[in-house]
Amino acid sequence: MAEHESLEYGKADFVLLDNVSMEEFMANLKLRFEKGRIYTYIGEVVVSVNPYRAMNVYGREVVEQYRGRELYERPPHLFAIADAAYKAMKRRNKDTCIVISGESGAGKTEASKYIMQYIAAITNPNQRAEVERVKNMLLKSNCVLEAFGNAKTNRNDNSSRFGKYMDINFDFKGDPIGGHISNYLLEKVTYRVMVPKHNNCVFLFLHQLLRGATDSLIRSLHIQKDPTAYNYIKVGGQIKVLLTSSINDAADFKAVADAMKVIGFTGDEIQTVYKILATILHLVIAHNTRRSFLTAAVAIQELLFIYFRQLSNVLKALLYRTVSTGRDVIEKQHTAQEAGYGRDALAKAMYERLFCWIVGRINDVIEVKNYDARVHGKNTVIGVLDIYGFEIFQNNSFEQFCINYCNEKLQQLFIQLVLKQEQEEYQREGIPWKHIDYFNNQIIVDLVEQQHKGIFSVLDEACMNVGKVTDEVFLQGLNVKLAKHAHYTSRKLSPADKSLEFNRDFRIRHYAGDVIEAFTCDSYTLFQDFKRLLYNSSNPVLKGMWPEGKLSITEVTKRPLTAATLFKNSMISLVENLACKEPYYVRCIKPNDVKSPLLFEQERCRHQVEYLGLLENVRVRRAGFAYRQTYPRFLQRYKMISQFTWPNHDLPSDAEAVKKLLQGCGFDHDAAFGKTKVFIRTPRTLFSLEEQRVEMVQRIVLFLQKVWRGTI
Ligand code: AOV
Ligand code: MG
Repeated sequence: MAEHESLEYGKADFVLLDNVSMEEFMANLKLRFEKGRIYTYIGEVVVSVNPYRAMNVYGREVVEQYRGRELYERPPHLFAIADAAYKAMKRRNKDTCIVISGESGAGKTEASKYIMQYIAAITNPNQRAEVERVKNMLLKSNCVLEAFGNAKTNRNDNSSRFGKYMDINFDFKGDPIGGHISNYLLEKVTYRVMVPKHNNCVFLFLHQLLRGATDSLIRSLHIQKDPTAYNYIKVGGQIKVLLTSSINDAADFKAVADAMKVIGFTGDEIQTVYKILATILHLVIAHNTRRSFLTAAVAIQELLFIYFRQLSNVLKALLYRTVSTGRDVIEKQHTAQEAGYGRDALAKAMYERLFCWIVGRINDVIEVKNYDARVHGKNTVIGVLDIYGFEIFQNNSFEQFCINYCNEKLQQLFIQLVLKQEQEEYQREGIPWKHIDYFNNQIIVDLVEQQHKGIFSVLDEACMNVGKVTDEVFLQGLNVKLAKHAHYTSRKLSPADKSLEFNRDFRIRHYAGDVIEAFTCDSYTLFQDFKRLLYNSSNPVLKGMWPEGKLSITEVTKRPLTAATLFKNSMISLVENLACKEPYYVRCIKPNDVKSPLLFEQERCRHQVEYLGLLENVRVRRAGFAYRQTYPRFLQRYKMISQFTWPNHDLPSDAEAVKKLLQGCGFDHDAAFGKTKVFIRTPRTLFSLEEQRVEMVQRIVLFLQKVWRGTI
């Protein structure tokens, strides 16, 4: 149990609850939130509740309090987890990772920043210039990624619309020498780049550009300074809401531009970034008319460094598509609807490639250089994963499906690793392993990703059926292949089920709860014509973003992998990567929907506790032993409660002394004695020890006071 934490703040570790029930869990969570204790452990997992107010617990002096201390010695904190991950890496030469999950607005990104800040603060005591440079790059990269990858949503003013995994590499001294960022599924829905729905906004940097760019830059981009000129900002009479965002766009624009310079983007590259964004804005305001497209084409041709003589190609790409019928290549004119669809797909794809290019460019700079493992020993890694948590809405689309699948994978990993870790520790300590009963979600992972039978496979197959009604093929495929699966049902399979309202609805029973899904298999593939057009740009950055444009129409035979398959593959490799590291977890909870520091919405929080699997987590942790500690540390804490150990023991070893101490209190039957650690099964025992300790400490203090005053 954490030191300096009195029970008036609730229990610092959920493992110590008297009973593992939802009621007790929630009561403790609420009490701690109300007392301003936003962090609580489950063993080595940190549960964090978003305080929605500035907490004075991240300063330099707090860093010092956590530096090099053991997890249980201080009140629960992100710093303790960061320190544990860092220590494990440094002492045992292990790669570690910190997985942060939770729903939108729960505080994941903030947590990841505090963790990075802590690591930056405790490393490089000798102020080596190269290490300082790397640290600065890592911190600056956040600012750029947030500008391009975050947007205001109605759930979070600064919502990350992509999953981020960042490796930080350390040298043998434990100082950061580089890093690598992977990004996952940048949200592609139209409204981030174009028309916002439900009060959601576009990516932050588009705002920042419009508000912060100098007049001459604005002119050179042929855009208008007035953001309301772009329809996405005036939609639905919401101008005010969108523009009075709390974010200071103009200042941020400068900060992002500066950060890009510091990271090492060249002036030309930064200009290209602006031009791509301006192109997107031009596309956004283009109506589906020939005239409007011509105006857009003129601007785009210049912005994208496409030769003037190819202006007609730009226009053609917007209005026609080239199709190969086997022998012939023909040009087919778009209908107005197709042209609109093509334009939107282009704007989205350009943004996505731009984002990936930025990530790649940052990676070039922060990548470990000049490190010779043969000379300096292995370089070790701490990975930080800031990724979207479960999303269960009224209407769930393909995106929620991917996000929820991602969480199933992470839960599976959690189960494997936590159980594996426990098992390994028992083995190391020579304690017999006891079977733990828990829900294994592998069955749901299979439902989604299994070859031939899984939802992804069925979706891919349906997308291959060009020309047929793919959505029906998709649903039919699911119904045939998954009819007997315990975690799948659909309207067709359970017609009496009222919650499945529409024909397209199907339901997946996730470990976190039921989700009704309905999505079409539009693969949103971009017309080849655009790819070829952009590949013909004379700007090397742009050209590099569209390598497939190299292929001529007759060469394009293989279908590109679908978005679903790409996502599945990226998840599998992410999980493989995490699986070979020692994991630490931060589970974030959002206390209310109104960003209030005072409100703890019981029902909302309970739901999150449920789908984060926290009770399961406590159970797994307690099924074995609730508490473990090395013999010397255990004695240090409890020796005053036993006559055999206070003030010092004369037994042959600390292990013997601990045994004697526990026998003396009648607790030895509740403990197991490993090679280096004592394990205590039930929390009640620990409480009792803790209570006795508090009592003894008070007595000792009183005694010493009396001695000091001379009354004894
Ligand atoms: P998210 O990353 O989990 O959501 P953020 O980390 O962006 O959520 O947090 C949302 C907001 O909550 C922040 O902008 C802060 O105002 C507040 N907040 C979070 N953590 C703290 C903290 N420790 N102290 C003070 N305020 C905090 V998303 O990226 O939307 O999934 O998509
Ligand atoms: Mg975030």
